Amino acid sequence: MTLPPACRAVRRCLACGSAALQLILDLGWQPLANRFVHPRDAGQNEPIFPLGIQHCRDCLLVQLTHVVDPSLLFTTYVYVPSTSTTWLAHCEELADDVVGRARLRPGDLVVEVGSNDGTLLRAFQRRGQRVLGVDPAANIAAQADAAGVPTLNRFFGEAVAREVLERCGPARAVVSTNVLAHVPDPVGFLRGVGVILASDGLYVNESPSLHEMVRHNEFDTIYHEHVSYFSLHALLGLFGRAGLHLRAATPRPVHGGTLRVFGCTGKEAAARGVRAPALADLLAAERQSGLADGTALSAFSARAERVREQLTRLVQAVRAEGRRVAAYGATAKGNTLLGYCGLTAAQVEAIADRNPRKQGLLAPGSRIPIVSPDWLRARPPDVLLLLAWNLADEIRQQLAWFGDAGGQFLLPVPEPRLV
Ligand code: JHZ
Repeated sequence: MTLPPACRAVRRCLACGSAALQLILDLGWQPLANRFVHPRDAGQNEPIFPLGIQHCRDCLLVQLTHVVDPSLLFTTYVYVPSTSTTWLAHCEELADDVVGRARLRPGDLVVEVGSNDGTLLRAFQRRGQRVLGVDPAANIAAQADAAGVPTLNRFFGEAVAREVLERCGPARAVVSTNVLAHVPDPVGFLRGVGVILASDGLYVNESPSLHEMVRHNEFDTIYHEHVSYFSLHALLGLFGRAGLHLRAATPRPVHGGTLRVFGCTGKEAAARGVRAPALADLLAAERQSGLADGTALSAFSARAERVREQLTRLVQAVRAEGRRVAAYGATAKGNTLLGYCGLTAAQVEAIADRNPRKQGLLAPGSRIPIVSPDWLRARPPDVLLLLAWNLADEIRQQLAWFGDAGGQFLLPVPEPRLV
């Protein structure tokens, strides 16, 4: 198959330029995970792109084998984090952590890159900080702006960073969650952070943790939006290349395992307690698990295949007994899982999701209809595949009635199991 024009093969490491790239996992050709299909377009083929990850043997960055033009992925966006109380609580904790570590005072400027609907910046506003968001999704940036979170509708990079600096002055804190992993030029992104950060300012970044992804078979975290998969080893090198010092790191439980790291540009911030002992411990844990020498990655592909076999067998067995299957959470990762496992509307009747932007559409690839959670009450299935397995506690609590009525949840990773 020929590559669509909006896609290019990655032949040199996106962080260090090395050609020593080794394939880890090939998930086949897949549609874009957040490109839900309108029913009127159901008859048309959607664009598909190769999906796989590879490992740089020089700087250890795990990255996609093919990257898709970001304007295709992020200019209009359907994902908003504010649908989850787990995420809202996480934002409160993150804001407290940043305020404490950066010693933020009321009126200090906090810039968030990839600010989405402004959920995190609102937590800083409640603490008295001035805020500015930067986000490329026109639909969501406008919504955040209208709701009182000033938002610049742009793709972030060094040029936009200079614009922010001119408009607002240096930031005492720059925050990005689930964004650095999404950009094809992570060094340029981090240089931009360095441009707007005050000399005593703090940069806080969160990205899905490669360590946890590998440990828990979370291969569905791989989709075209996620260009990089970070270990602390790779992040240290990346920060250094962009002129930032990575001083501390702390694992967080959200999104199936997240790595929060803290960086700064100069000695002033380093001297103010940005350092933490956790760096050495986390690096040792990565070495021990085989992430640093790559041995942990070689088994990952076989483990993903095993999950695929077990999950499809389980769904087939349930269907063979005449029981009905639906899913919960029209997640981006869910679309990787369904696509890789070849599950369609023939096996999974519908996907329930709270986000009204997704309801009424069809999941990319599988074409399973997205419905409101009310559908579950009206037509309760026997088994509910949890595509938002990262929010299992919250969702299972909400859907306690489903379990009480004899329904079973199917968790796909680390091993498919009915609970
Ligand atoms: P959730 C997104 O991935 C996309 P996704 C993105 N690229 C990224 O990096 C990761 O996040 C981190 C729904 N829901 O958070 C809402 C309910 O319906 O796992 C969402 O559609 N009812 C930015 O898409 C989905 O589930 C509920 O009660 O994999 C959750 O999506 C709750 C709690 C959620 O992210």
